[in-house]
Amino acid sequence: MAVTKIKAIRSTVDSAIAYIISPAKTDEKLLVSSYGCSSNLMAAREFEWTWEAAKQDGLASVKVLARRLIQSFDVGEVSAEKAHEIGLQFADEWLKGKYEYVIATHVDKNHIHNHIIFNAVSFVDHHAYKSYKKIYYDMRDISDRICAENGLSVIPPTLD
Ligand SMILES: [Mn+2]
Repeated sequence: MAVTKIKAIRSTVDSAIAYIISPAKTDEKLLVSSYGCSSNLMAAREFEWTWEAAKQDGLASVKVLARRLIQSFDVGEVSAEKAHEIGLQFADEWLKGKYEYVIATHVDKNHIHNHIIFNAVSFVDHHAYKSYKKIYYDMRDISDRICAENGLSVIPPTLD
């Protein structure tokens, strides 16, 4: 069963994306995908274009630039390819097609894990993504269900 976390990115999206798509961590970039944007550093520019369009549409300011989701799996629980597939399903369901994202599956540690960086501003409705206190519970419910649907074990996960 996977464990999920979410963090705000307030400084630079470039370095956050550069880190997650690092070839050494992603099996020579085979395990990088994206939605609504490029699957490389160009995505950071594309996020900016969305912010500009949203500002013209009345969004006051963009404080949180993007958010980073991490979904990590138990040791030996999934192949990297399966983890990537589950991550895509999770991101698509969680973000409902409203936010551009880049997803990379890291295989550099025992725990195979997905990094998903999504734009904090929607390219569909130009609204800023809102986090909330119990977000972990909702993320966990969706992640757990998708894992179960993919035949992974259902063991109550712990956060941190
Ligand atoms: Mn990593």
